[in-house]
Amino acid sequence: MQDQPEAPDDPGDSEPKSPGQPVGTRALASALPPLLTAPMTVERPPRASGGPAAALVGLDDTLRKPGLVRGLRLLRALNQERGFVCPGCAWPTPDHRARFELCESGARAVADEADSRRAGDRSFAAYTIPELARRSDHWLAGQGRLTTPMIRRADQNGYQPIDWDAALALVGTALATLPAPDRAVFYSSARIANEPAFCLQLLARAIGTNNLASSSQLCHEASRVALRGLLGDERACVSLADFDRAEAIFLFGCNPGSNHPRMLAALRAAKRRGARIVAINPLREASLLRSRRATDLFDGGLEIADLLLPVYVGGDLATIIGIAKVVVEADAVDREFVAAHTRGLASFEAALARWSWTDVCERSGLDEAAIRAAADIYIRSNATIACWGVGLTQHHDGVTTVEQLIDLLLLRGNLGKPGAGPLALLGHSNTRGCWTMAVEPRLDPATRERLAAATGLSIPTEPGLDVVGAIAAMHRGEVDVFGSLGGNLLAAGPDTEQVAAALRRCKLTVHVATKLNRAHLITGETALLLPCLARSEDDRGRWLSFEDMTGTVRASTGRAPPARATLRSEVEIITAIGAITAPDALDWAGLGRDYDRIRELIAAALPGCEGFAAQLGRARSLRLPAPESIGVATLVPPPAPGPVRSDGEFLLTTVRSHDQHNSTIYKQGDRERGIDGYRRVVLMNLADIRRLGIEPFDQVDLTSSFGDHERLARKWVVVPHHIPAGMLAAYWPEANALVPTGHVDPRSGTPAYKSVPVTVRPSG
Ligand SMILES: Nc1nc2c(c(=O)[nH]1)N[C@H]1C(S)=C(S)[C@@H](COP(=O)(O)OP(=O)(O)OC[C@H]3O[C@@H](n4cnc5c(=O)[nH]c(N)nc54)[C@H](O)[C@@H]3O)O[C@H]1N2
Ligand SMILES: Nc1nc2c(c(=O)[nH]1)N[C@H]1C(S)=C(S)[C@@H](COP(=O)(O)OP(=O)(O)OC[C@H]3O[C@@H](n4cnc5c(=O)[nH]c(N)nc54)[C@H](O)[C@@H]3O)O[C@H]1N2
Ligand SMILES: [Mo]
Repeated sequence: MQDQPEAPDDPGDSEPKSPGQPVGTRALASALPPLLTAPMTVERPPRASGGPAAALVGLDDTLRKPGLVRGLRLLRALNQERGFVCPGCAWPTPDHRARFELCESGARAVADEADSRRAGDRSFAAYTIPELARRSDHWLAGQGRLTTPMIRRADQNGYQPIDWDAALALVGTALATLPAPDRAVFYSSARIANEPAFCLQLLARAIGTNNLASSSQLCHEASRVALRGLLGDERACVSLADFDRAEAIFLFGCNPGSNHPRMLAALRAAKRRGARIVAINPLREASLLRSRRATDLFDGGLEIADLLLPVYVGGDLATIIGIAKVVVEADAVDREFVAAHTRGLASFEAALARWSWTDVCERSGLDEAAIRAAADIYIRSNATIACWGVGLTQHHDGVTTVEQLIDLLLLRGNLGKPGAGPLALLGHSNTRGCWTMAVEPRLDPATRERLAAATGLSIPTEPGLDVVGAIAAMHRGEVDVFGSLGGNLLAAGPDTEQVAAALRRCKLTVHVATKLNRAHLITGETALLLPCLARSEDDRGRWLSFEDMTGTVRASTGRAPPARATLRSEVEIITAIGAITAPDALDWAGLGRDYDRIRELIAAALPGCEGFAAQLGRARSLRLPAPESIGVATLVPPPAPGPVRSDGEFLLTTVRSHDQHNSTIYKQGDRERGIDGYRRVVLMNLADIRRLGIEPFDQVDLTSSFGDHERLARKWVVVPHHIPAGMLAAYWPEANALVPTGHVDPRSGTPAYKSVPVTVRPSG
């Protein structure tokens, strides 16, 4: 195993072509001989998001990957009633949907999975695993769809083909012969459909473990904990129709132009009706300023945010508390609602009073007038929606921050009425579905009992491991088998080096995947790579289902011919393993053959899911029951003000570029932030660049310290950007080498990816 290289913190072609050379702006680059400069350009970020460029890029990817004719046929089936659900994000589809809705992000995600290239046995035969690991993420995905089961045996350094039966027997037997059930860990990406998600947790529980790590724990677990704690149910949220009624919409920590582009249609419509929009974001994102439709050829687009608050990274808690202060001071609390539906106003107000305006301003990075302006919009609105992305949740106080935002909504009665309420902008297209399907390490007792009664499984009461817990346990050598259904834990998890070491300590690592990624190249003693059907592909007429961020489940039928006839579905793979591991536990073969049987079991086993049995198939959609009445929520008092950042320390936030889908890098660069050709950049305020005595486009080294461990990542190109002084932004996965695994929100287990304290030094 020594032959495997360390997981690089700067994979492959994101390295400057001539490391150490200064990287210039377009002007500078053109003045120098081409060989001396990396092919990077930086321009003023666009003044509006979207427009014809978005449509062209979507079409270009379609042309290059599946081919235009096949690609366009797929795009026509996207989010249509008899078609398949978009893999891009979890934004809801309107009931009266357009025949064709062009979304750049959706088109690129579909093009990527419908790639006509194939990573067949020959691609693997040509490279050892260390050679593959030296390639960039972009190159790995560019090998195309995985089509053959592959194995890396303990004494080999390459992947070789293995037949399906032998591969499945190897996993099934390894799971059946574990010394203890908790020595297996399952990770899944919340992109997988309900049916495989449900089967995966059945497999874990049939073995006798709750070790169900999920990408949702890296994403919106804080939203879930806060919504459940305060409102009793994470399903309490607005629906698409509420966007037609809202008078004000607050957008915290999200970048809809890149990550939820279809949301911009709802925001534009609300804006045209006269709704006011407030965006809270350290970066001046193009899509928060203006949005253009693909057909807006000569039009500058529609203004989105009436007010943009350039908050400090991690400064949202103080901002929300500042707005709440104004609501209370102005006597704008909805007394009737608060008396009927909340408890604890007196202790809430007492804790709020402990925050002075100096406390608020120092921690939010905003001046009092800016916060008062946001509060004024909030107070004037009779119906407000608050949306938030992972800019709000991926902090050490993620749950506390979301709680304060829900409190703020409750103070003015913004719950349970049209046009008002909370909305967590869930990212992966089935994040909510994975929650509903009980893919979680900690089941509430009622769900556990019902699941056990319906399936006959005896489910352990001990909570299992979440992502961060699983990485630590693997690192300690306490895990033998790591199974991953989709996803890329190596790139997505915090502290890349530690995840790599953790994976290497397993006896067997198994990935069920559509495309090659870096997690497949850092292996346990033995490693299996099992290719599967993608959701856009025909699964012999069978259909799957996905739940959007507002709680509507939709049926999804793949249309394209499979990348290879012998490919198996995720459900078939999991149930075949179940049949070997725990043959008597369930009728695995029946579940694997007939997905209606899975849905009948879901209906019987999971609270609120009764409609899965018949209604979903009949109507192709199902609205899961949200709480019927708003009940009585206990307001959570704001915490005491925390410490302020120390001098000389920067706070780094890690974000997506416009040209990536999580760990899949479509292109080097970030069109919506004006950067082309390069990703290893750190966005910095010009005043900080001057203060450090460096020049724009110089290279710097970043160091993060946590506990007694220092993490160093070298050579980041400094790009001046609209970001508050003292704050930095960089792209992940490159920056994950700097995110300490211990730096998590203890209440949700979410890594604090978006507030990593770092120091900056010019690269030597
Ligand atoms: N095209 C595309 N679509 C995607 C994805 C993708 O990678 N590509 N990923 C999907 C997934 S899984 C998810 S979870 C979503 C993610 O969608 P988003 O939630 O939009 O994710 P990010 O790009 O990580 O960051 C969002 C925003 O948070 C801001 N931000 C950073 N730190 C802070 C902070 O401390 N406070 C505030 N207020 N803002 C902050 C950043 O500037 C950025 O604008 O998108 C989904 N959709
Ligand atoms: N620093 C930092 N790190 C982050 C974040 C951040 O904002 N900052 N965001 C976090 C968030 S919000 C998330 S959700 C996670 C994402 O974490 P993951 O979900 O683990 O990562 P993805 O990159 O979405 O996984 C992509 C891989 O999934 C496989 N795949 C794609 N489609 C399918 C399919 O249909 N079936 C199967 N079986 N496999 C498929 C392909 O092999 C592809 O390479 O990352 C987290 N990591
Ligand atoms: Mo996510």
